[in-house]
Amino acid sequence: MKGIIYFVVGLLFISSFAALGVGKKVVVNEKYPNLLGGEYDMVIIAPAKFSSTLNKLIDHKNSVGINTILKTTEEIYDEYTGVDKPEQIKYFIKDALDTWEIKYVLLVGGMKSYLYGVSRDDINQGSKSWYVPVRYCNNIDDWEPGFISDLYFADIYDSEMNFSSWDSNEDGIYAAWGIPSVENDVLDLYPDVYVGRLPCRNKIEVSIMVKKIIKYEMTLADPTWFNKMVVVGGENWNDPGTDWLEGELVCNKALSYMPEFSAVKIFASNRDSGGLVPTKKDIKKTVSEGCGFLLFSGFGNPFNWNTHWPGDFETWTGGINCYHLPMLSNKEKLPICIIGGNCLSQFNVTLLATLRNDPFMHTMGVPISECFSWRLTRKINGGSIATIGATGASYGLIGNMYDDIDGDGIDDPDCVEGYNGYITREFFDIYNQSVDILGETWGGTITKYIDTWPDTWDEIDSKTVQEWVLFGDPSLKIGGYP
Ligand SMILES: [Ca+2]
Ligand SMILES: [Ca+2]
Ligand SMILES: [Ca+2]
Ligand SMILES: [Ca+2]
Repeated sequence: MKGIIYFVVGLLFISSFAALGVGKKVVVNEKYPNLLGGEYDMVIIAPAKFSSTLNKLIDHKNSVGINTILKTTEEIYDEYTGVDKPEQIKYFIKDALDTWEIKYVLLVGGMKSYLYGVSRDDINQGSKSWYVPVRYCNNIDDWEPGFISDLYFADIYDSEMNFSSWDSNEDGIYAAWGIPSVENDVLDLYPDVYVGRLPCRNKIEVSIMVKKIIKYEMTLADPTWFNKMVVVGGENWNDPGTDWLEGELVCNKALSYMPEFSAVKIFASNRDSGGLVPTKKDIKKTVSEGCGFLLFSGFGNPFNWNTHWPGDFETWTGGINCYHLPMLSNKEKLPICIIGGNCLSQFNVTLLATLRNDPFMHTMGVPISECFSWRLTRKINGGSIATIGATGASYGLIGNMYDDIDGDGIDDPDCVEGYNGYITREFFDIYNQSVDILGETWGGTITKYIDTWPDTWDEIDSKTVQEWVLFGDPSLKIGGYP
């Protein structure tokens, strides 16, 4: 049984155990065995103003056999009804799944402005200031009163093949969990389509991403850089007796699934040996040389990824932040980045809101116009081709209270076996099973996570999968086409 001792940026919460039966398991490929027989494979959802910029991407996708169609948000609002705009979008996706048997959904649009805007119109949605709206989950704790979930747009059906509305009790509060006097919603969560988002704020960003994706896929990656996996980790929590370096353990577990890749470890524990350590200088230098995969496991906020030196919980190694990203010079050698830590993919930030230190912007007053993960992804001349991380706080187990709780036959440290550490490492487990279309790796990881704890499911498990967002093309062929 999994216990619930988890940490958020150094704060300890102890929660009572809660369980949710997730019902019959529905796996995408079992449910839709004839996907290739459909008329379209992918639908792109974007505002009309991005249409012309997306044409090249659509042509390219069709040329590599991913039949792709664009549907504008304006058309969807005209043609589909729903409680709010996110639900209208979701009903369109359901229709596209039913009619065309689509497999992938690419949302192109974030907030409209870098400078200001309403990130959350009401408890359930962000729409007014957004090119493509977002659903907020009302899975709350002391740290934050909800967070964005694009998994909402992927979980179309529940196990009974009913529309998975995420407001199962129809009380008008979506994905509720942990609100006093409010009944929790029962969610299926299993993805039925693979959803990625490019939270672009203007046509320039759309154009950057279209060029990056086309160039990446049209060139089979050179193994001299692609077959490198760069991992970055260090000390997270004080666990007297075990004294593990949790971030490094998660990285090592992920590497164990990637035998074909050469490991480059940027570890806090390398300090004494003079090896690479999680500082701006070493991260910049290493990533600039290019790698196929880049994994961070540690702490974060929308501005900054960071970790501690071994046994020293007062000082940070420095890590890397948004302001450093222009210095990355890896050009076309673009990794898939998986980033473990709080709020690094919290894509509702604006310059004004962070400058004012508005509630739940989480940057402690550091002004930024976009979150770390998106800044990394949409960077010109380098950065990543796609980034997967959390839109809200992420959680981990510490010490070794439990045996092999994830049931893989190995009693690893608990930090590797639960919550963010587990979902982070499992991406590589799924990729290693020849799942090399990015959205399928993302969706397969979420499915595996849900399958692993049917009997001890809790609100943190729910949050861990809900908040894990893919910034990138879900139909992306990892490593490019031959
Ligand atoms: Ca509800
Ligand atoms: Ca589902
Ligand atoms: Ca530790
Ligand atoms: Ca295990």
